[in-house]
Amino acid sequence: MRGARSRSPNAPAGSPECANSPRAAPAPGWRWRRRRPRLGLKREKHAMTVTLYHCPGTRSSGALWLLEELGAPYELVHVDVRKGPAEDFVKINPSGKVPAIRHKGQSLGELAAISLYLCDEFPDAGLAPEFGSPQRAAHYFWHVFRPGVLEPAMIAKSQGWIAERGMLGWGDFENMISRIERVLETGDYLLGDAFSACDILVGGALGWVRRFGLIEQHDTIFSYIDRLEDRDAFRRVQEIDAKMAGSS
Ligand SMILES: N[C@@H](CCC(=O)N[C@@H](CS)C(=O)NCC(=O)O)C(=O)O
Repeated sequence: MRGARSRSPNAPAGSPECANSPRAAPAPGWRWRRRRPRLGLKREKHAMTVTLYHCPGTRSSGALWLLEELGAPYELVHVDVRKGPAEDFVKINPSGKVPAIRHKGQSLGELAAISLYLCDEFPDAGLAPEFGSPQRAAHYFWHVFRPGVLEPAMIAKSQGWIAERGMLGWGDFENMISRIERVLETGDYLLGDAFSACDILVGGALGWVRRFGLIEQHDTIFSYIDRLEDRDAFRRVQEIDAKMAGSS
């Protein structure tokens, strides 16, 4: 999540803005279509088009990064979560949060769920190990790790929450980082030598951890983040986000 420069004035220093912004249901803005369906195949292709409800510099940038890596046909609907309520978006995602997608007539929220779903819908991109392959277990693990362990550990650290470790399902920040580090010591990516959707989820959040100054210089983790942020698809997301943020 890349919200460091656009933090809400109420957000405590060093904490992710998305997680701290006052509860504000968003208002949809302009629609931005990319990769229009080709004439002739319009109906079929259009059914495959993923609509992403997106706010630049938030968790939905992770979903956009995934769509870019998948090469999936998509359109963006700008939802400014920093502005007032919008009933029509709450119909798409009752939590009022981005990301959310619509695809094949269904709505889906939660970044990790969106990632699992899109990897299965666009298997040819090879961003997930095949169903039944040994690496599939790790694919599920890291998808649950991001919202269930990494995010709460990150927020707890940024907010200075104090609680008994055994009571906290996510353990603690240091243990969370060392789990990732141990895996990266054996390969460039979480699933080994090949980049996958797990890296978008976990690596994307680690980029956030670094930007918010929650971690000191850490060679293994930092070179992993650098490797991910050097990807063409990641750079395209920066450009799209900058453009979208500038036009709202
Ligand atoms: N658990 C959700 C969290 C989504 C989330 O908190 N999104 C923030 C932006 S980063 C948001 O939409 N905040 C607006 C609000 O809560 O009103 C996910 O992983 O998708």
